[in-house]
Amino acid sequence: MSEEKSETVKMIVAIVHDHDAHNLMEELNNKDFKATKMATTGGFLREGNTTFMIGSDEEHIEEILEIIKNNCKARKKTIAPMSPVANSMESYYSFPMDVKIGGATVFIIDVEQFLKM
Ligand code: 2BA
Repeated sequence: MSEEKSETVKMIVAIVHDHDAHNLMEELNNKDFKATKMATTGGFLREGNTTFMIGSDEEHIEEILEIIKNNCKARKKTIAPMSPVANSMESYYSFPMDVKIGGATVFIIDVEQFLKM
């Protein structure tokens, strides 16, 4: 990824399940893609997930998306009812609920400038 061609640089932000993070990072490294991973927390489940920042030339975006797709499996999670006492009224629900998580939630962002100093 060159600094001169910064108008074609993209940033992929991918939120994935913790269990998929290791394999995804291995595969990105194997293919020489640079990535940073962060421990994050989902706003709805309030559970840990992992967020990847992957800077790349536009021409490699499809390949990276394929790697993410192949390494991040969608899962179903049943969440227990929440008490209105322990939680705010907005997030109160009185019955177990099935929630589908991921494979991955992905944002692709145009990068204005890419510098290494
Ligand atoms: P959470 O916010 O913990 O959400 C986990 C899963 O719960 C979501 O899976 C979705 O299926 C469900 N969910 C979220 N909000 C809900 C609601 N208000 N009612 C019913 N079900 C709800 P995913 O959509 O695969 O999202 C996985 C994680 O990706 C999220 O964890 C959050 O950390 C992130 N995420 C998803 N959409 C996002 C967005 N628009 N902006 C930023 N982060 C996002």
